[in-house]
Amino acid sequence: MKFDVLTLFPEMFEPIKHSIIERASKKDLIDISLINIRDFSKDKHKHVDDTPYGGGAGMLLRPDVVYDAYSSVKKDNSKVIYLSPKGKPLNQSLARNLAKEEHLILLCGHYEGIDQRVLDEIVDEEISIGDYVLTGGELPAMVLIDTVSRYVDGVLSEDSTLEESFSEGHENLLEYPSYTRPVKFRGKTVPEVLISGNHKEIENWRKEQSLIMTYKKRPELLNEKQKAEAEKLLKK
Ligand code: 4GM
Repeated sequence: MKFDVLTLFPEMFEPIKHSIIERASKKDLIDISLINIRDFSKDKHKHVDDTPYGGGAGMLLRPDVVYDAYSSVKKDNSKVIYLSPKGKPLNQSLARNLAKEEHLILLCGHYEGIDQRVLDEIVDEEISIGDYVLTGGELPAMVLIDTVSRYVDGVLSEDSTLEESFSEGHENLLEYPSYTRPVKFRGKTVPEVLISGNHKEIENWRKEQSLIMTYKKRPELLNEKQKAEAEKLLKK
């Protein structure tokens, strides 16, 4: 998977060159390039923005500058994503589908905004990472790269891939609680079933815990049948 990030702040992406993303890059599973929009400025002072027609506060990124940055990386198989609070909410299912793309171009705007004509011309999908406003699209772009990369073949360990296939059918459920040594900590012991060695019972307990946990913390993620099942488990 190739990511090309169009941004005025390429240095903000230093942190994602590490951890899981770093391993994936070394294995050539993903490739992230940072394109500085300022390199496509039309004047010697490297200006990229101008005042809005019709007046008002602030500045806007010029369409020609953004378009030239885009043209420098665009291929036949590119999908352009604009990170914005007005976008479609990012979730696990959208991330998994984006991982099927060959080339993602991520356009990062900032408080200034971007001329609407270039957005209409080049953007395929507008995506939001949540209902809050940030100073720029850079953090949302990093969040998207991280979650999409997890679904690129070979990025996750064999183990996590197996875990995922378990969660596949339980995608709207939160993860069950986990425990390690010591068996007793501050008076609290590890649930008996987990030390039982009965794999069928352990699997069943984990499914029930996922359901109960989701019911308590995020009931809106459950359908009616799952809610009834959770209520039944809590009564018994
Ligand atoms: C407004 C328009 C994305 C603000 C375009 C970007 C939050 C998100 C920005 C923009 C952002 C989000 C920059 N803030 N919720 N700020 O995904 O690029």
